[in-house]
Amino acid sequence: SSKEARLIMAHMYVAFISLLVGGLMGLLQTFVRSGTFNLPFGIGYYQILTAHGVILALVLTTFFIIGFQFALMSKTVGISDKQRLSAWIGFWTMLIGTLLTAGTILTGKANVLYTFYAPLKAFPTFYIGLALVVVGSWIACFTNFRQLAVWKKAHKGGKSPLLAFMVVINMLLWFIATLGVAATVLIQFIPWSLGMVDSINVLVSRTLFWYFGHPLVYFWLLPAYMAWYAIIPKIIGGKIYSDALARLSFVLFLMFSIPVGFHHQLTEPGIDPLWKFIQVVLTFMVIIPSLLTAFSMFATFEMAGRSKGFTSLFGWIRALPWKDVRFFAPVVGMLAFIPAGTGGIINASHQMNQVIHNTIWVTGHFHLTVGTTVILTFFGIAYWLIPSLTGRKLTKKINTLGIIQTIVWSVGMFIMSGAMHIAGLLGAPRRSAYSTYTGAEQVDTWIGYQLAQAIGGTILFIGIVLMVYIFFYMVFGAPKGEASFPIAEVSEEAEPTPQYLENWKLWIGITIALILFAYTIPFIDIIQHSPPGSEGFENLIR
Ligand code: HAS
Repeated sequence: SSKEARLIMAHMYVAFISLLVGGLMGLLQTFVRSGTFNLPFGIGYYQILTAHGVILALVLTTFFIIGFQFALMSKTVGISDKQRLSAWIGFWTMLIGTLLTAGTILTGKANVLYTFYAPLKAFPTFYIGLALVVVGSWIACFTNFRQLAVWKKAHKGGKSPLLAFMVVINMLLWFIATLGVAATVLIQFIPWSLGMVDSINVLVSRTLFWYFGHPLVYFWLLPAYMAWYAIIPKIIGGKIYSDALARLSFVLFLMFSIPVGFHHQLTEPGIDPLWKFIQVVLTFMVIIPSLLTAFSMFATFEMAGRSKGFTSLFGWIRALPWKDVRFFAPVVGMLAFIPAGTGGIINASHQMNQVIHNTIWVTGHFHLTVGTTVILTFFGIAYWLIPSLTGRKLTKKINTLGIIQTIVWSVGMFIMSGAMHIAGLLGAPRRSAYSTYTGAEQVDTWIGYQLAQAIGGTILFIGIVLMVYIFFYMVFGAPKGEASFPIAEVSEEAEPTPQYLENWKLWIGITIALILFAYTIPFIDIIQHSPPGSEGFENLIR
């Protein structure tokens, strides 16, 4: 209905405006790092780096995901007036928080990066804004939980719709993960930044941040997987390979994406190596649902192609609708996830992490994962979601522009992220402006790649401008009409979905048990053995 469309579109406006602002900050950064450009008006490098990270990685993603998930929930299980009202309250809370945080960054009072752990300290409004964003997102979580609960009550014993099940898993994951960041913000950062305490425990803040920071990346990934599992099959004229497999992979994400934060802290002192090793093993468990997803996608594509008569070994690839941007953009994202995921496995491998940690390789990794796989899938979603919400047609023009946009994005990202990966292996640090490091010889081996990053970044920015244009054209310019909201059916050949996959108590219970197992002892250890304040300790951490 138009009321639902307004709610979802409100989230989309914030997401696409963030894309433009955050993207511009990214472009400036690649220029600075190339050594050919100085920021004007006394703007600091870390100011734009923080704005870039927070606006794209936290604001764009959260607003797009919550908006998209409301669309899926409304379509599959419905939304009542009361639930819509609470969704609006969540939206406004998040927006006020975002403006507070963004304002603090833009005035140069929060140069603390998007991974804002101690010892870096920002002005209190930065943290208060973030706390509001988290609270707003929790309101969205509980609204989604309620939506499914109401549907279940009305459909006693019925299996919940696949997309609603997936949304609830993602919001559960988000809720459990954000408890960590809420704790560090409320208990540590706000009192510290207000001057109520002199110092805080740095390692605790970093551990609580990464308890949240890793599942955060799956909170970004899972909406893309929702589209891959349950929407793309419809677009390609096929069916979902297996409902049970899709649900199983989401359940595995819920269980294994949280107790793995130490793989971001492998080089940090103060954490017992045994617990780092245990969390590395758990990290390898969280790779499994992505491998299940890869298998399921290939199966879906092959089945769809074969059902259209393309029976040779790889002939089904030709049957895929390569000229339909709703398929093209996400499938390029899927292809990017093959090297991106491989990079993740390298990062997680304890010894190899020593080579890449804190180098610009890591930046290359996340521009391929969230910046390509996830974002191209989000763009692919936008091409049908926005017209279907604004009552306009997905025209040939949008389709062609979308395909051009996907190609521009992929070329820009290939150059930028490729250069980041190579420069990282040559030792180039991440999070640093241009420097000759007092004439160190090694620096000469990086500079060519830093220039390549600026070239790739410029191409990417053209892609951003084009995408923002397409977005506003879909909202205001495209001819009035109808665009479909594609939701696929499950293949008749799939095995029935076992009832236990919806045993929420069981999955939440195992998730909590795994978190307690992975974190309790090391956390007690950290608190007992680290000095009470950040003084002195910060040098160790750096
Ligand atoms: Fe990561 C650092 C490990 C996935 C994002 N990661 C980051 C950071 C970000 C990020 C933002 O262990 C930096 C944080 C910071 O600022 O410090 N990552 C992993 C592992 C995975 C992984 C093991 N990361 C992601 C995803 C992200 C993301 C997804 C965003 C969405 N990552 C790490 C580690 C670090 C790290 C360490 C810390 C490094 C350090 O030292 O600082 C895995 O989940 C990856 C599994 C994926 C696969 C790929 C499966 C392939 C699929 C596609 C199939 C293709 C098809 C196409 C079907 C195994 C599903 C077919 C097409 C036809 C036409 C036929």
